[in-house]
Amino acid sequence: MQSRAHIAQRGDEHAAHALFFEEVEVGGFAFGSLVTVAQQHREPAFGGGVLGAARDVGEEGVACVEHHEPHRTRSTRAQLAGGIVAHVAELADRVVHPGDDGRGDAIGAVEHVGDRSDGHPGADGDVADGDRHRSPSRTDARSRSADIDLTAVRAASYCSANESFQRGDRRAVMTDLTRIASRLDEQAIELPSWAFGNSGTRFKVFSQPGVPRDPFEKIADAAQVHAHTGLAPSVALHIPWDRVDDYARLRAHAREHGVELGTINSNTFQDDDYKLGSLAHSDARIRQKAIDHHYECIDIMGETGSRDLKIWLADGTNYPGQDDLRGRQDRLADSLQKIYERIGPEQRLVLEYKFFEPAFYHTDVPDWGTAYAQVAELGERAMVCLDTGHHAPGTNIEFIVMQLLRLGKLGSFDFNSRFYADDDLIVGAADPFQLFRILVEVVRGGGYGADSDVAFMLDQCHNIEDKIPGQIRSVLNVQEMTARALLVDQAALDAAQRAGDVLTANGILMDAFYTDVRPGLAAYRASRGLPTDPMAAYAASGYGVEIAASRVGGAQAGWGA
Ligand code: AOS
Ligand code: MN
Repeated sequence: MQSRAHIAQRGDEHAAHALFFEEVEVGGFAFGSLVTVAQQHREPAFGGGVLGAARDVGEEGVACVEHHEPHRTRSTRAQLAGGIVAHVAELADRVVHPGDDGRGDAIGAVEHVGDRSDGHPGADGDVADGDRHRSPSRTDARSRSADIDLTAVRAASYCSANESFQRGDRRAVMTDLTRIASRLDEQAIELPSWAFGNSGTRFKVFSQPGVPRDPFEKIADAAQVHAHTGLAPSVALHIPWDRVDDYARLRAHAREHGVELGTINSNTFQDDDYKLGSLAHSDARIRQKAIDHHYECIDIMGETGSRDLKIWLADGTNYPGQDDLRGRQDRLADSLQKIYERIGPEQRLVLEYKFFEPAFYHTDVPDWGTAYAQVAELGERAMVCLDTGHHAPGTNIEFIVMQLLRLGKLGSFDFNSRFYADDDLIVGAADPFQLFRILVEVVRGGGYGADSDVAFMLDQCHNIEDKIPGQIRSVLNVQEMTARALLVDQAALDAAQRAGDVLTANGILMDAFYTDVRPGLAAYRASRGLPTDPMAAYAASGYGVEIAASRVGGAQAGWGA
């Protein structure tokens, strides 16, 4: 990696804030990073998470991403305090409240946004004026909107934002990831242990050399993904596939490899008793068996230190009239209640929905509305899991993301991609734009970052491709789309939306989507001591060759062990 610097020639009025334009070459790509004069190259572009550069990007008069406050998701703790009443109050309050949680200030980009390129501070409140560090309170915002005609204010704000959008330097700003570096640091994507075992379709399971024989080897493989990307610090387990005698030992093993044990997934779909259902079954004995299985999972969570119990049910029917739809729903509610009562105060029950398969006529938790209805009845620590492959074709998934965040019930994602049904392909492979739209709503709705309780997980199978690189590619895809989502100029977008400027609003979103963030992410990784190209680094490490040679004998793990 080479680095050289020169002063960017800019005819901007803020000469005192001229920027160094640091050009860095990574893997043959040249790209720029904005660095303040004040830094004088004492800090690398991404050095140590110093984000002073981001602050000065704002001074250039460019509308600032970090200024915008995302709609806040209600954390589990907040719900515990406020409950459903808080939700109602919050839902009535749809005003954007800049600066409410201080996030913008913490990132350091807000302060000078108010100085537009024409030297005017812009509309108070809508574009923050850093000299006064004004952060309007919720009360301020509400009373303003009640008492004042905002037309002129909105117009001024919109013009300012739109002007910045039209500026020729916007592209340079978009490819500079310095200002979102600390937000990228917050990304954590949990890996599914089953992604490292053999898998296939109902037609054929292809085995691969080097596939783990037990949960210990699965975790060692998952740790490779984290070692090369820094993105995957935990591994989800599936019980009974990952059942071991000593979970404390498994946990210690994970830590030795630099990862933690994460979500515990129950399994009520591979036992003959569950042919006609599990938690919704008409037979009380079978329901109790399924409930007991979840009690075992909760016990395991205590040993593994897991926060989430994720429940996906294969329950459903194949033929109209086969069973009583409402009776099943009532039995399901009763079973879930019994499980929920065992969940610890720091733990959560996360219910995953899926519109069909393996049942073909009806599924007992087919959609987000049913999952929401069930978990809302349980309480604050019951949430919904959104698996991106579990919707009918054409479903607007980002709308569901928005709604669940709005309701404070988005617990986790199972990320994957699909062309047809629940294909469990690499996330972002089938429809990158959809992944972008989802992540835009996640960021917008406060579902991303260190102060969010929304868990990002993968739920994928690598039937024909190599598994560890398949997982590496997956987390990189999520990271790339997250970066693009973080680049959306929310202030400009808000202004365009308020002005009813359809094409500018759409253009702002597409501008972020089409930004090539890969060179910027390579530099970001380098600044964090990570390989600029994790796929290449993994291949060069020889780990894949080594496990293929050494893992001889024993039964390879697969969907069922
Ligand atoms: C099944 O379709 C679901 O996606 C579940 O998340 C399931 O537990 C997981 O895929 C492992 O089978
Ligand atoms: Mn899933």
